[in-house]
Amino acid sequence: TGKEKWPRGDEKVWKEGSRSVNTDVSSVTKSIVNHVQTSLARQAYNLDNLGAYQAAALSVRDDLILNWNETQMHYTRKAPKRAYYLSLEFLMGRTFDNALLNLGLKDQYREGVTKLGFNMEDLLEQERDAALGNGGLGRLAACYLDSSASQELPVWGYGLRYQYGIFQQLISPEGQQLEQPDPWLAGGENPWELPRLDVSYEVRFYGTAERLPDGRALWQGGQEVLAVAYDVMVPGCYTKNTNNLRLWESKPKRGFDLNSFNAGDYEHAVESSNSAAAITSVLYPNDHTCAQSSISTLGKELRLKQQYFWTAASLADIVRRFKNIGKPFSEFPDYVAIQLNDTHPTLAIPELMRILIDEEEIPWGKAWDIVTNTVFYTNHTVLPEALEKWPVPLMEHLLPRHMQIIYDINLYVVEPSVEKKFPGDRDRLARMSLIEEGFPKQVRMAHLACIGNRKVNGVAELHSDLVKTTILKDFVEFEGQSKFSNVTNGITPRRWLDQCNPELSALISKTLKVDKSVWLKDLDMLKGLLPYAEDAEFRKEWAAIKQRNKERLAHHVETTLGLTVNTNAMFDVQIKRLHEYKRQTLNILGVIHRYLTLKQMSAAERKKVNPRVVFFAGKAAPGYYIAKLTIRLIVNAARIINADPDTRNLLTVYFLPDYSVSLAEVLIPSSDISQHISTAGTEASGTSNMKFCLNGGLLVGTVDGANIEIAEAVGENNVFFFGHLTPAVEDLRYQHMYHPVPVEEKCPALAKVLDKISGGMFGDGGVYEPLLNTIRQNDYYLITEDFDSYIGALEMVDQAYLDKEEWIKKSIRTTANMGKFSSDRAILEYAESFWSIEPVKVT
Ligand code: B1N
Repeated sequence: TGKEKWPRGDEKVWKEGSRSVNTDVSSVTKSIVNHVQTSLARQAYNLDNLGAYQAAALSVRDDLILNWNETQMHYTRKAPKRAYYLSLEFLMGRTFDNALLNLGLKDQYREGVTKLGFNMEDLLEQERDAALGNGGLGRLAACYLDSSASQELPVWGYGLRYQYGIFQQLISPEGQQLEQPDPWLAGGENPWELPRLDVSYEVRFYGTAERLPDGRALWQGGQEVLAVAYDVMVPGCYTKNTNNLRLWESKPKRGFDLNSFNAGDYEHAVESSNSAAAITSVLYPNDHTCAQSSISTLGKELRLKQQYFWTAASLADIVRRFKNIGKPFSEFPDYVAIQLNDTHPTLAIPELMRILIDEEEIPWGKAWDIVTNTVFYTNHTVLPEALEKWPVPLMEHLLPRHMQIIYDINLYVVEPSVEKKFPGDRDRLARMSLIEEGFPKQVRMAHLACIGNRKVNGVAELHSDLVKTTILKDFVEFEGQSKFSNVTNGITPRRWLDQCNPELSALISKTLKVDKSVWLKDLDMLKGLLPYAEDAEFRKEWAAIKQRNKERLAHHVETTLGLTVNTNAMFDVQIKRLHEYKRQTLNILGVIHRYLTLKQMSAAERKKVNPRVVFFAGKAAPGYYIAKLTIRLIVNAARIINADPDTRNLLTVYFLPDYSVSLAEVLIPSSDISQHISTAGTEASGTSNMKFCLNGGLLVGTVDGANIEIAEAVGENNVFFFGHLTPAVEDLRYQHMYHPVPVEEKCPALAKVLDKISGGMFGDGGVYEPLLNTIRQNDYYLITEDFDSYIGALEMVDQAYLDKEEWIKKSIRTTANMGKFSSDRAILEYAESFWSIEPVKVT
C-alpha cells in the first residue's frame, strides 16, 4: 500500500542514500569506472575487454537489482495469484545485450563504453552463454520468462543451477563429435545472479516411510541435502517489472563427517559431501531419450535425484510464500498455479500431496482437490522413447513416501473411477495404470502428470491433436475433451528480432512509424509492413539488410573457423539438435544429390545454377551413435564438396561446431531458407522455424508441428512444403516393416547417393554403413518415401529464387504475418485460460 510505517532508522537518511537506475551516459560511465576500481580492483592501465565487460555488466546488474527489488516487494504487498514455471532447462544464452535492450539503455551504454575506450561489440562477445538446456524445450522456457516479465505477469521460473551446462562440442578432423565440459561459472562471479544463501531448504532422499493410523506417514532417515537459492533477474521489455528465475544448488547439509575425518579416513569423510554436490553438477544432455535406455543405473538414480531435489525445494518455497499470505490451504489454487514443463517435474504432484497430508494434516481427498486445481502439464513430444518411466524399485528406494502416494493415487483415483466408467474393462485399466507391469515395474510419469492436474496441453495444433489421439487417448475418453487443449509455442521478438537483427528492427520502426517499444510488445503490428512489399525502395533496403547479415555470418565463420564463405550465394540453414526424426540425414543426402547433379552438368548448364551455401549446426547426445555418424557424414561430404573446383562456386557446405543460442543469433538473420524437415507427426512444434520466418527467411519443411500454422499465417505460397502427411506415416512404416521394397526400386536417385557413399566417395564407406542401413532396412523415418518430393521442393526454391524481386516480397510478407508467434501471445494464453493470473504492473 506504500503507507506502512518506516521500519527502521531515519527515513530521510535512507531516502538520500538510495540510488536510481543509471539512465544517462555520465551516470553510466561513473558506475562502470566505479566497478572497475572497487569491484574489480583494476584501473584504466590494466583493463582488458573482459574486465571492461565485467564492469559494465556489474553496472547493469545494479540497475536490474533496483527494478527486481521493487518488483518483488510489489508482488509481495499485492499478493496476487502467481504462476510458477517448473523447468529442468532454461537455455538463457547471453544476458548483457538483452538486459540493455529491455531496459532501453543500449545507446547510453554504447556511448559510455566508447568514451571509456572500448568497443561495445567486443564487450558483448566476452560473455559466456548460460546454456542450461538442450534445445527447444529449454529455450522455450527462456522465451516464456522474457514474455512474462514483459507482459508484467507475476511468474517465477524454478530450475537447477548446474555447474556444467550443455557440453561444448568439438569436431575432430575425421568428423567425430567430441564432448568437453562447459564450466560456465568458472570465470568467477556471474553478474546476472544473486546468491541467496539465506534461502535454503532441506531435501530428503532414501530412508523409510511408515504409515500412521491417521492417514499420514512418517518419512525418516536417509540422506538430507541442502537446496540453496540463486536468483536470476529477468527484466521485462520497457517496463520496471523484473521477474525472478530461482535456480537451486545442492550442498551437503554438514560439511563432512568429522568422525571419519578424525579417524584419518579422509576419503570417506568427504564422500557424502561430494554426493550432495553432485546432484546439481551437470545438465543431462539426452533430449528425447528417457533415462532408461542410454544411461547407467547410477546415472538414472542421479537424474531422478535431480528431479526430486528441484521439485521439493521449489514446492517448499512456494508453500512458504503462500503461508505468508495467511490464507487457508483450501485457497491454495486461488494463489498458486504450477506449470510442469514436460514430465520432468511430475514429482511435484506426489510431493505436494505429501506436504499437504503429512505436514499440513489435510485429509487425502481435500489434498487431491488442491493438487489437481493447482497443477498444469505441458507435453512436448509424442515420441515413445521420450516418455519418462521410472523403475518402481528405484522409486521405492529413493522416495519411499512418494511411491506410497503414487500407489494411493492409483488405488483411490484411477482404479475406482475407470472401473465405474468402463466396468470390467481390464485392458483399459492396465493401459491407464500409473504402474506399467514388467520386470521391473515402472511408474509412467506422463500418466501421473495427466491425472494429477487441471489442464494438459500440447505445443502446436497438430501435436495437441496427436497427444489426444495417441499417447493420452484413454485419458481423453476418461476425463473428457475439455481438459486437453493446445497452446502453440512462441518466441520472444526481443531476442529473436530486435537483438539479433538490429538493422531490420530499425527499418521496421522507421517504416511503421512506431517506436519499437510498442510493436515489440504487439507483434501483430508487423502486418503494417504488408503494403511495403510493393515498394521497390523498401525492398531494396530489406534485401540490403539480409545481405549485411550474410556478411556478418561470413565474418564470424572467417574469424572463428578461418573459412571463406561465398556471400553471393543463397544461404540454406538447418540448425537444431541432431536426431533421426529431424532428418539432417535427408538434408545431407540431398546435398550430395545436388553435388552429383552439378558434376554431370556441362559448364554452360552450370552457369544457370544459382550458388548455394548449406549450413548445418547442432549437437548429438553423446551416446547417440547414429546421430554422431550423421555429423561425420556431413563433415566429410563438406570436405570433399568444398574442395571440388568444378562445383566450388555453386555449392559449399559447412558444419559449424558448438551450436548455441549466440550462434543462432548470427545464423538466423542471415538465412534465405531454413529446413524443418522432420517426418510428419514427429516434431511437436519447433520454434526455430518461427525465428527464421520472423527474420524474413523462407521455410522448407514437412507438414509437421508449427510449420503448418506458420504456413497458415504467412500463406502457403510463401512456404516450400513437401513429403507425406501424418496420417500416411503409420501405414508406410507398416509396409517398410512387412513388405519392404529395395531402395533401388523405390527411389533410384537416393539409391545412387547411398551407393556413392558406400563406395567411398567421402572416405571409408564402411564407416557409414550403420547409418545407411537405417534407411535401407526399416527406414523408420521414411527418408526413401520423402526423398523425391524433398528434391522437388528444393528445385522449387531454386526456381523461386531466380525472381529476386518476387523473393523479397515473399520474405517481407513472411515477416509481416508472424505476429501470432510472439511468445507474448502464448504466455497470455497460459495466463488467461490456464493460470487465471493478471498483470501486476510495477510503477
Ligand atoms: O520441445 C520444443 C518443441 O518445439 C520441439 O518440437 C520439441 O521437440 C521439444 C526430454 C525434451 N520435446 N521434448 C523435449 C527435452 C529434454 C528432455 O530431457 C525431452 N524437447 C522437446 C518446445 O516445445
